[in-house]
Amino acid sequence: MAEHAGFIPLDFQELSEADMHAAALNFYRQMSTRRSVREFSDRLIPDSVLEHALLAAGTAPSGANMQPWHFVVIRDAATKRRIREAAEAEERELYEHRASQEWLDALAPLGTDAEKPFLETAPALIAIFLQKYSIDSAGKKHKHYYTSESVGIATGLLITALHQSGLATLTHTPSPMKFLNQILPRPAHERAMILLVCGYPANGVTVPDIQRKSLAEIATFI
Ligand code: IYR
Repeated sequence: MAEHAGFIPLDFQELSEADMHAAALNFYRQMSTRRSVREFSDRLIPDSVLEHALLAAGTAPSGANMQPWHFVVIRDAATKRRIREAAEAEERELYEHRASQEWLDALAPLGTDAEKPFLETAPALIAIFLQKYSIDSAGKKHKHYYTSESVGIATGLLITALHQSGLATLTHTPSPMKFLNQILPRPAHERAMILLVCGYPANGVTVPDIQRKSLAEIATFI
């Protein structure tokens, strides 16, 4: 192996083929039960679960390892209320004016509308910000790379970590989300990408009866 200054050995544990099969199948089965939930219990969730899920999200690969993300965890009732009010104002615009008929038709099976009570009910909202660049203590800008890809991957890991910790999430994208820069203490150059709603599902919650595409539809082996 070529020696590179500043490199360390990879921490890699090879699995037996049987263990690989079992791990892949178990993980798929567990992820199959993940559903976006739109009604949440107000039960509090442990901070340490959120903290470890965020640490897992922070392991995502990123362009030039710039880790171009920031997560704001909102548990405070007054801040959740302000976010709900601002999000619902944007959503009313969307549902009443901005969305095309094609878009509204695509949303119909999900039963969504401009009312977002879960933004207040759920015990935690995680606002996920993308940093196109960072600014160091001397005021110098450092460009970040592949930021959308990187933040998307980190968000996937976060959703996965929360799901396998026994919590439900909703990937909510009120649009535009500029209001989050006003409500939350983040610099203007950071762009809010996703508001991840997080908590226990409400008792007896139902979800739309929709199906996932088959392997043949989503993958091609050549
Ligand atoms: N942001 C709106 C609309 C919406 C859009 C898509 I694409 C969805 O998959 C679901 C909802 C809302 O949250 O209602």
